[in-house]
Amino acid sequence: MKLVQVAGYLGSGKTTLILSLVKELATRGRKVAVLVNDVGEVPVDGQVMEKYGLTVKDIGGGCICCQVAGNMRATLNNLARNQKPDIVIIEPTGMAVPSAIRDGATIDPKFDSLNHGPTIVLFDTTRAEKFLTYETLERLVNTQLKDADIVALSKTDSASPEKVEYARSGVLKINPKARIVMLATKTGEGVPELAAAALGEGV
Ligand SMILES: Nc1nc2c(ncn2[C@@H]2O[C@H](COP(=O)(O)OP(=O)(O)OP(=O)(O)O)[C@@H](O)[C@H]2O)c(=O)[nH]1
Ligand SMILES: [Mg+2]
Repeated sequence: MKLVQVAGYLGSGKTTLILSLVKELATRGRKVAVLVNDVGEVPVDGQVMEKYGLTVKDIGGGCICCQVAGNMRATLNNLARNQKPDIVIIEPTGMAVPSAIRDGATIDPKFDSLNHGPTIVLFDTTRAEKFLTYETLERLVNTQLKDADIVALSKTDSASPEKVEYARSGVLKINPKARIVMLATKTGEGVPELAAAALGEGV
């Protein structure tokens, strides 16, 4: 079972992206489960999940979008034992530190082995200045960015090219090793690239 984390600050576009990724991965024949440990502005759409992901009733507790809250290992074990998805996408809360989630994600080897896919961190370009200059926010956002394998510069459809470039150079100063992907989930830009990355296909 492969674990892909989609992290990023509150409201950065995680759930919106995950729903698109689920569709994209399902059309490529993958069985996907989604774990969210926060209830955000955009709810995880049960119909989308039913059509493209695991059926809602498959998951104990009644929903594919398992509320993780301190229970991630039990949920992962449960998935590994029962539904056996190919990929589990996890959306931590916007305040989470991605490396802590990654380190905490384990499954009992008697069920399966856990293969760590990329940690994707969203950086909201429409709020780039806030994130790069407000001290209290900066610290959390910096930590998140440093933990990223891929930084997706999100909502590029709503930010000027200058702002996107400002975000890109700011992010690279914090994490020079991150792969940068331009993302506008609303128009679809960047989604196939992130789906390929989730599958471990080099681009
Ligand atoms: N312009 C634009 N807005 C977007 C895009 N993706 C998401 N949004 C908007 O950003 C807001 C937050 O999106 P969510 O997907 O809920 O973000 P989130 O990171 O899951 O939020 P939390 O779970 O609350 O941390 C919503 O109003 C979305 O419609 C995008 O590609 N472009
Ligand atoms: Mg969300």
